[in-house]
Amino acid sequence: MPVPDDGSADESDAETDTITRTVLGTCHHDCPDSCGWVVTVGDGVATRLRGDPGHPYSAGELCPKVNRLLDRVYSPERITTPLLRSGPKGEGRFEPVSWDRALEVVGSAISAALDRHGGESVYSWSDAGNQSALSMSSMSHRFLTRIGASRMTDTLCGAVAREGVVATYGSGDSMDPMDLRHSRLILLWGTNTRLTNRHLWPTIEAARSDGATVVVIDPIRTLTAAAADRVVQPLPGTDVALMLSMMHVLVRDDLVDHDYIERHTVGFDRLVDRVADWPPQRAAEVCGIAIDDIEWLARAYGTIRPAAIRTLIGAEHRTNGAMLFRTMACLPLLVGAWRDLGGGLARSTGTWTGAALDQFALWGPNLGDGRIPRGLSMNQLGRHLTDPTVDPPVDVLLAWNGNPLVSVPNTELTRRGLERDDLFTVVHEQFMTDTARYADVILPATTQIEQLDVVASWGSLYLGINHAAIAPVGDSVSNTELFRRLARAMGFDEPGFTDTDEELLASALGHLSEADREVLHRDGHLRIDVADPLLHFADGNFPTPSGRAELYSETLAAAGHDPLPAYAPAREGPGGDPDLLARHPLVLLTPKTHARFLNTSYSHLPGHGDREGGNRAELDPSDAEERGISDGDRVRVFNDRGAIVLSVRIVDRLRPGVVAIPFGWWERDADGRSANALTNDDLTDWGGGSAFFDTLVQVERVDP
Ligand SMILES: Nc1nc2c(c(=O)[nH]1)N[C@H]1C(S)=C(S)[C@@H](COP(=O)(O)OP(=O)(O)OC[C@H]3O[C@@H](n4cnc5c(=O)[nH]c(N)nc54)[C@H](O)[C@@H]3O)O[C@H]1N2
Ligand SMILES: Nc1nc2c(c(=O)[nH]1)N[C@H]1C(S)=C(S)[C@@H](COP(=O)(O)OP(=O)(O)OC[C@H]3O[C@@H](n4cnc5c(=O)[nH]c(N)nc54)[C@H](O)[C@@H]3O)O[C@H]1N2
Ligand code: SF4
Ligand SMILES: [Mo]
Repeated sequence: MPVPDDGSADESDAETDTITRTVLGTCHHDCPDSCGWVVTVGDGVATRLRGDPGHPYSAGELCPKVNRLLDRVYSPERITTPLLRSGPKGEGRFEPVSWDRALEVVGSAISAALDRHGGESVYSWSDAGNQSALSMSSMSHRFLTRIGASRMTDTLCGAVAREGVVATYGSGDSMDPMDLRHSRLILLWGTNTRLTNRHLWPTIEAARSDGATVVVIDPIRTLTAAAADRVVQPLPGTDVALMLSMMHVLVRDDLVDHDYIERHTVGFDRLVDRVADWPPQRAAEVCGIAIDDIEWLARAYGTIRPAAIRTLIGAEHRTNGAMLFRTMACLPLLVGAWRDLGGGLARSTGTWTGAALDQFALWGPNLGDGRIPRGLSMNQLGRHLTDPTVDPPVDVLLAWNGNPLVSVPNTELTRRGLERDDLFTVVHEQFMTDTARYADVILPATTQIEQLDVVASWGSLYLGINHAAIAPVGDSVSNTELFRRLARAMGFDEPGFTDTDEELLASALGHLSEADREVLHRDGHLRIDVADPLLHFADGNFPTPSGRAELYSETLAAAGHDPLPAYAPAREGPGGDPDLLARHPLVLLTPKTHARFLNTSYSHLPGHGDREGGNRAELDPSDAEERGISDGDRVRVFNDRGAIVLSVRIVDRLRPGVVAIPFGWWERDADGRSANALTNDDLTDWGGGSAFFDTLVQVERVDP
């Protein structure tokens, strides 16, 4: 059957005798895989959503979250009309209103804020709840620039890993993860591939069937660790020490690639001096691992070719997160790993796929008044809402495309901000999330199958198109339509506000050739135009000030950082502040843990939260015994920022001194608190990330 330009196809369903249509789309979730899907639609209703077998990366498979996406789309809990608060903030009592009425209320709140304190008193907080290009930042940018709103700076995800690597390479570019197929040694460093990046696993297994050794380096014995050939379990936040000792061994045993180092790097001699102080004995103590593990790891890395390090995001959530990635990026240089197909450092591919889209066209003409408004970090929302020195104060908060009360560190501070009587909060959502409960006005949001968009993957080299399969459910609107309506409510009539999604999409794809655009629409995906095979730094060409990869970095020195890879314990971590450690001796990790969750989405839906066994704290048997805690007991996990009461599970996947609470559960899943009630809202060393994995807590049994 011929496939029309938009990737849809008509077919008749013999059983029901109705005409059905299939529509190609791409998953919108903040997930590296960006799977292609096919939606079957009959009489305007989506009846089936399955992986697109033609997608080269996801190959017809989705995941336990998105296999049930239609239950989410048609959930009886879905918010389908605008809602106006009718009880105290946080209580969750609302009344349905028309869009006209809702826009009138929101429009006058924004106008009042502009009159009183100017544009910067409006703050828009958004994340990648839908990471498609139009949804993330297009009409929203135009609107926020037009009113001169405070700029949202920093990110909860990804920038630290990137900026760490940039400090060494001058760019954030990495291997094509698919080239792990050619690797013979794969170090999965601080990434839980089988859970968070599941469509890469078949590639790793294929390499393994050709003899590749797979090593996991993670303080938690994860699902991925369970499938690895070898696991190294350092204390959280100590990886740089491990890397320095690996370098020590590589230099000591002369396992380095002198030719590559000489031609393509600067600072080797100074690095040699630095790592001289890091015999394996020292890292073994800092990291709490065996000397043999370090010797083995360094030897394997120095002798097996091609050698790849695969990492993603998790290890960046630390006070010294950027230094961790900066140091990691030095390892492939020392052994010349970049020379080989299947060698080097594999992380986010977003630098290429994102660059294939014309983001400036999506932002449109600058509608601002020429001033650059102040920036407020998205990672410190609570501070900005409560700190009396924030001038002008935030009077209006627009929260959309994310669930900040659950996802931002230091929840209790955020809550105090959201409870402010003089704050007007607008939430654009699909569900009554913890954040939405604090809104003055909730506006209903569409799901991905209800809108047109394009997705730049950060796990593969494919762009994915997303055609709308059904009309918006109820009165819900897409992120672009939300800001079109807000612009109308404010009386803005610049032409930039009337662009349709089709026009926005056309401008986003402006860098692509006509032929590529056709392929993208027809097949649903397009491999972006980078070399195949991709041997990125085989011949150096590092875009740094020195033109070489920087083992020693003048740029870091000028910014006040150690110019060489350096280990420093976090204040809230092993080897940190002794007073704090005396009161709160356990390190809290709150990583992604559940196959049926995607961040804070899904814990509330049937088939998801109920099947993941409930929110809990996980403890090592030794820490439990010391505290008289048995499996299933209620415990209180606490520090100076907050406390959360939940049941305990005693597990063998942690190590003494570490407690874990899976990320993503809502407040209703414990005692009205979620994991981030405890987490550290300091920023990372550089890169503007959040240090929420450097959090110290104490755990005590709660008598029944
Ligand atoms: N099923 C599922 N998949 C997801 C998500 C989800 O919520 N659920 N979320 C998506 C998102 S937004 C992202 S950013 C990615 C994240 O993908 P990943 O980065 O792979 O996952 P994380 O759980 O953030 O962190 C990975 C691992 O880092 C470990 N880690 C923490 N601190 C350290 C450290 O100091 N050193 C080392 N070596 N390891 C450390 C954690 O124990 C964790 O197992 O996953 C995406 N995929
Ligand atoms: N403790 C701890 N905290 C973390 C992390 C962790 O590992 N541990 N991970 C961090 C990371 S890496 C990330 S990426 C963040 C994720 O934090 P968030 O992005 O806040 O979490 P999500 O669950 O992805 O939020 C998505 C929300 O957006 C809504 N949504 C989906 N599509 C749309 C849309 O098209 N429009 C609108 N308006 N809304 C939509 C969904 O209904 C959902 O409620 O959390 C961070 N916070
Ligand atoms: S959440 Fe990730 S794995 Fe699941 S369908 Fe979406 S992109 Fe694929
Ligand atoms: Mo993320």
